[in-house]
Amino acid sequence: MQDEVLILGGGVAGCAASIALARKGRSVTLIEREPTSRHKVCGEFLSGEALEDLHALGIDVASLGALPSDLSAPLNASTLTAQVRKACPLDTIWCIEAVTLTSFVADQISPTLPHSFINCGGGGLGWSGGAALGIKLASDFENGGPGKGKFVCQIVGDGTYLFSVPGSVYWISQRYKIPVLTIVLNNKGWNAPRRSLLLVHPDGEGSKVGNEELNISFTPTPDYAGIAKAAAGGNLWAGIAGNMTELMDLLPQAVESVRNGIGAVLEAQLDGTDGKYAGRSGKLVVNGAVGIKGQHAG
Ligand SMILES: Cc1cc2nc3c(=O)[nH]c(=O)nc-3n(C[C@H](O)[C@H](O)[C@H](O)COP(=O)(O)OP(=O)(O)OC[C@H]3O[C@@H](n4cnc5c(N)ncnc54)[C@H](O)[C@@H]3O)c2cc1C
Ligand SMILES: Cc1ncc(C[n+]2csc(CCOP(=O)(O)OP(=O)(O)O)c2C)c(N)n1
Repeated sequence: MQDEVLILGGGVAGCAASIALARKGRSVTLIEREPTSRHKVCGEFLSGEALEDLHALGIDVASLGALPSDLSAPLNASTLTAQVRKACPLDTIWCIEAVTLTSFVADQISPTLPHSFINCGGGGLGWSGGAALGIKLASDFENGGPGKGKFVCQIVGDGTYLFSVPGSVYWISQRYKIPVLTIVLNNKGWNAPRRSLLLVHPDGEGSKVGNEELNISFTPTPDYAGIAKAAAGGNLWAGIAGNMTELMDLLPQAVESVRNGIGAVLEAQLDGTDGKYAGRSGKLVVNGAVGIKGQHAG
């Protein structure tokens, strides 16, 4: 009887205490008032101390960005990357050019294998398209020939994707049969200049105006995956996902396509579809009117 513990509340405190006590041999009953998980206001920040504590509890932090309780809610960089990491092989080589979203992407990838996370110290954007092909070529060469190397996944900002000259990248990818998976992070334009501006002049004129006035908005955004598919002469998997339901449908198809030797470009529409291209059979999405999305028909 002395070993029995009753804990009320299955939040982080209740769950952590339950795990710790159960490990010490106590018989723990945890009672939570709510029947299911639910959305809760949160800054989505995990401190270094919290990471250590979670690790000590045996929790795989990289999978924490897993599934939101509302699968129709807009994607964010963390929930997206957690799913991409899960869908790709464990020994995937990651080619990351995610600009202001890099820390979210890096947190969720949490690479453990040497030489599996490739970034660039320089400031010139647009290298990751050609680099992803080069990495795939090199890995194939190291592992015995075409198709024998590791899976390569490029995660790239939408502005940076355009800098990478996708017309050339996916033409070459198809011409020389170098399949890679590309995830385009569509946050509707350039976020970095706003960050820089706010660092220098947090209360300046620019801090008071929207992205259109700063000329860093891409609305209406281009059809990123369609550009790649056209360059590859149609021989490329192309899709657009704006929420978890769409992502869970499309991501396995994209990964399978790359495994079968056909490159794939998946545009992830972050933080909602407002102002973002909605698919060949749909219409442009402007001012919140949601069109048809999904995989490209042709
Ligand atoms: C706006 C906001 C943003 C935040 N952002 C961050 C962040 O970015 N990073 C971070 O690390 N922390 C953040 N926090 C703090 C973090 O959410 C809390 O520190 C943490 O949730 C506290 O955990 P807890 O288990 O003590 O309480 P809770 O998470 O509140 O859990 C208590 C649980 O007890 C249940 N319960 C209550 N009464 C009963 C009952 N009678 N019977 C059974 N069950 C019951 C409730 O349903 C609930 O599930 C934020 C908090 C707020 C308010
Ligand atoms: C070739 C090149 N042109 C311009 C810049 C300046 N620049 C730095 S970040 C950035 C925006 C990148 O946009 P995006 O890839 O969408 O990432 P986000 O800022 O939205 O995270 C620009 C234009 C640069 N670094 N390199």
